[in-house]
Amino acid sequence: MKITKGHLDAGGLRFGIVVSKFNELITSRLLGGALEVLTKAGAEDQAIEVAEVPGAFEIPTAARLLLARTDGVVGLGCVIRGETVHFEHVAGQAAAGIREAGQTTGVPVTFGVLTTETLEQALDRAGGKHGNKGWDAATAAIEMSSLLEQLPKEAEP
Ligand code: INI
Repeated sequence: MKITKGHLDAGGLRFGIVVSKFNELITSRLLGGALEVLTKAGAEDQAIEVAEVPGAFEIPTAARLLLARTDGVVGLGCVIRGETVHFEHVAGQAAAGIREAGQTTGVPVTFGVLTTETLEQALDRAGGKHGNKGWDAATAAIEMSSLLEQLPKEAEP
């Protein structure tokens, strides 16, 4: 049996972070968490590129461009339920677009977009009592980049 695993070593790898400005109180904390994890895992400062987008809906578009010159991209945003279904569209399109960008390019894009009912729930997950989704998304990006480096580039039939 052959088991291939990703390692939490970001040395020599390049990362992009796409962070949305909507709900910036939260997303700035997610960004801080993601940068902390990448730096602690050995990513060089010049190997990290951050792009700011207006809202979570725009994350996939910028992620696609950063993918072309990095080994992994972290998408960070915060969608808080309002009174209309706008929330569903923004959250759904962000998730679908991030998944598609990663799957079609073969470069990992991770999902660090909080989708919560309230600001309090978001604060709890942006460095509060439930951790920081920015840490989790950056950790997943390092692990996936490392894993994909080791796997064959062509899918076997
Ligand atoms: N964008 C978010 O990132 N979070 C939200 O909660 C949100 N809400 O609730 O509207 C939101 N809307 C903006 C959206 O992402 C786009 O930027 C906008 O629709 C322009 O395309």
